[in-house]
Amino acid sequence: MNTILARHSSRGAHSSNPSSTPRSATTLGVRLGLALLLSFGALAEVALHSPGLPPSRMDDQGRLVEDWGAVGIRLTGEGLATDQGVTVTEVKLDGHIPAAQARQRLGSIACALTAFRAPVWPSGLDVLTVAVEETSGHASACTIALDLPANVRVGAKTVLQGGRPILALPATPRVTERTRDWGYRDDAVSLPGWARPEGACDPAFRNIRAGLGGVPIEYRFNVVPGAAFNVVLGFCESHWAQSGQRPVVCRLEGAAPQEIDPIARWGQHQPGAVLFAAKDANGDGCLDLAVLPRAGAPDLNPILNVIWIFPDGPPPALDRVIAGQSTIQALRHVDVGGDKDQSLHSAGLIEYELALPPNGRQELVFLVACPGSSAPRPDQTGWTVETLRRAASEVWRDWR
Ligand SMILES: [Ca+2]
Ligand SMILES: [Ca+2]
Repeated sequence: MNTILARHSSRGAHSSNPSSTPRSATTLGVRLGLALLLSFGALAEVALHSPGLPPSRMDDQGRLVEDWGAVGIRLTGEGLATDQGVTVTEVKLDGHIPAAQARQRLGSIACALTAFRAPVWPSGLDVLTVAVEETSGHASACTIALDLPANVRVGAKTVLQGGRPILALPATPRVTERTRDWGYRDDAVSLPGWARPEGACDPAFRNIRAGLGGVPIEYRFNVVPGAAFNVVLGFCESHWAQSGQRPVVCRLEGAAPQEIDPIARWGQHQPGAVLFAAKDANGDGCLDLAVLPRAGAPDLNPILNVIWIFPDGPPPALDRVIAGQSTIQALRHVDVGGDKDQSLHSAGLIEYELALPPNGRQELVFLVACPGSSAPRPDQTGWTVETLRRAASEVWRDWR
């Protein structure tokens, strides 16, 4: 153990067992040391907080524990030792920001995880920095894998849990995962029961996905390369009552883009449908579709309610499609935002490969959702690591 405030914990191989303490002239010293270690053992978990905000913590394995679960890292590298004992300590950044630090060493590579709470309105954000350093004077490489709950999915720039972004990714990671036959592959969120369609219609109109923050809604379907289809998109706008508020642009592979304003076409709470002659135009065996906000629209959050994919040939009658009477002829029927909707990717391993020159250092910074907050998309937030740290520094300086 490095210090009495730290606790070295290699999983399963924990500190001294009192019954094995040698009884000798040094017993008192050993016992005192042991007592100090035991009494400070609780500090192996370090709380992360900011005045007025509920805390989260770093546990004795160096994992950041939040209201949604925990995030940790696994450090590996070819030819590197496997000792992953972690030392967790409480540190002060800039002299007064309370922070947690977990240090581990893998052969010649030293790794430090440092976390502090940034006082971002309204609920804060935890800032987790992973720094790796080559210490032997020889070029090396290592892999940092994220340890996350099984029920998350990887979006374009964030990791989401049930529609809540919990982690903003600093760079594009390597994601090893299973790809399904079809699914969404975006940073949009599912909003079950959001729409209130009037009249008899396919119940799939009620659940939607929404591209909050103006992100596109994107789906991919595996198809026979080059195949053509009649694709029908279903919409029902239940927020706006006037046209012009939330027009969207639909891009289906192989078809001309179409702008749709559901209120102008069908009215509030009225289920509607639009037909596209779509095709796997680039022959890659995938049919891609996206619903985007129309540039300059008052409401830039696109929505989508239903997708039907019908065979090529005579197009289906849209009134029957809306009523749910043609679904049996569909090759695929997606209740967008419903129970059976799915991500194209199943949860996978998120990894970063870092090359380290002799005595070189690399850093990855993750913005982590803390109790009550969501992680911002890195390209949609004005916050940087520097400004977050400055904000924390100011709060704690004034607090003191
Ligand atoms: Ca394609
Ligand atoms: Ca739906």
